[in-house]
Amino acid sequence: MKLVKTLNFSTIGDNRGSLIALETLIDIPFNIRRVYYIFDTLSGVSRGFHAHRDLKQVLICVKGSCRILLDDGKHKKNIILNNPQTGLLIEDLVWREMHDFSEDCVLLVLASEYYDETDYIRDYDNFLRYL
Ligand code: T46
Repeated sequence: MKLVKTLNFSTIGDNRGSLIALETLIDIPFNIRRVYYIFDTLSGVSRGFHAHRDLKQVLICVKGSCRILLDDGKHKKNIILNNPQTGLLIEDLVWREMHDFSEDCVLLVLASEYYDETDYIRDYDNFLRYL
């Protein structure tokens, strides 16, 4: 799936623990305009179920785990995020769903644009038509 890529971040560790630093256009391949995080997700809840017309994002599970289902209209792929050293780059026009959140999951998202509801395609048939 060419619109999806896994990024591996370097950990700066010492005898106190770990630290990861992410810099625009160095570690993250776009200008970061927005950061949000999803946490306290209730058991059994799934999120997402949309694509974006023009947004790039990197998803990082900084604590716990969740499963991301990605669909480019031709292929579907499941990716488990459970490591703060791993970022999942999702480019535009990829349908995404988030499932199987662990109780302690904190999903951090770095986004290339400010929030814009008109960028969302929230209906799967519309997504396929748009492709
Ligand atoms: C995505 C996945 C991974 C805002 O007001 N500002 C924001 O920046 C965001 C992200 C959301 N909202 C509002 C819009 C909705 O009323 O927060 C509410 C929940 O958003 P949504 O249902 O879109 O959340 P998710 O978890 O289904 O999807 C989110 C992002 O919206 C989406 O871009 O790719 O996480």
